Amino acid sequence: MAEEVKLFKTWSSPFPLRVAWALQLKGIQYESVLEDLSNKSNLLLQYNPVYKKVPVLLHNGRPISESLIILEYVDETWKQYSLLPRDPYARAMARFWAKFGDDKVLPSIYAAFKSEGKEQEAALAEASEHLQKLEEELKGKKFFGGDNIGYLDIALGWLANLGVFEEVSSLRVLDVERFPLLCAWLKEFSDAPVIKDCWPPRDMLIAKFIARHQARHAKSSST
Ligand SMILES: N[C@@H](CCC(=O)N[C@@H](CS)C(=O)NCC(=O)O)C(=O)O
Repeated sequence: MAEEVKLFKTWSSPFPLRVAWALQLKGIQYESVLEDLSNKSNLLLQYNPVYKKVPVLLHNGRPISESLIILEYVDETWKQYSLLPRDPYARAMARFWAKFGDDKVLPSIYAAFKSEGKEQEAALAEASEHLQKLEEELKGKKFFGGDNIGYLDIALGWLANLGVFEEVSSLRVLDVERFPLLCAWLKEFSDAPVIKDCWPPRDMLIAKFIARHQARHAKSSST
């Protein structure tokens, strides 16, 4: 009997993209279920009653949520193309940096894009400090996973969206002079066909972020 593999996602969210990339790298066929987060489906609420967020992976009727946990599930379920390294220490480090990406890098970059003035400067300085740590991690490597895209590359893949944010807001976060390894990694990662195939259309992302940026601006100038 064919396996049931469904991915609850939206067209643009970065977290479900992690799961799409992992499934793609493993060559697993799956069905996408598109959610509207302003009107979540009963199925999404049923499958992820705790966080009520995408992604949810449904595998043979059983739901799993939280993208980093799903990545581990995918890696343990389908053994072809390992995402996490074999060595326990290297696995722990990959998980450590993935958590750092979600806990520290993402919030500081998000804060830099949504703030202005002194607040923005502080957020940008904090983001740069965090990015510097990732830059160090890339020394001597093509991908965080070594020669091939792995768990940590996928976990940090949302950084490839920065170009779109930078274009919309004219804020520069990933400066090639300062972060040459990260910039080279981003290009290598984004150009990989398996990654590119899942990426939302750039013009649609730009339109979405322009609308969000303008709404934020209109709100801050009216207060
Ligand atoms: N920690 C979660 C974050 C998932 C997340 O924030 N999903 C967003 C879309 S990108 C969402 O579903 N938001 C809906 C909401 O917050 O109500 C993960 O890694 O899966």
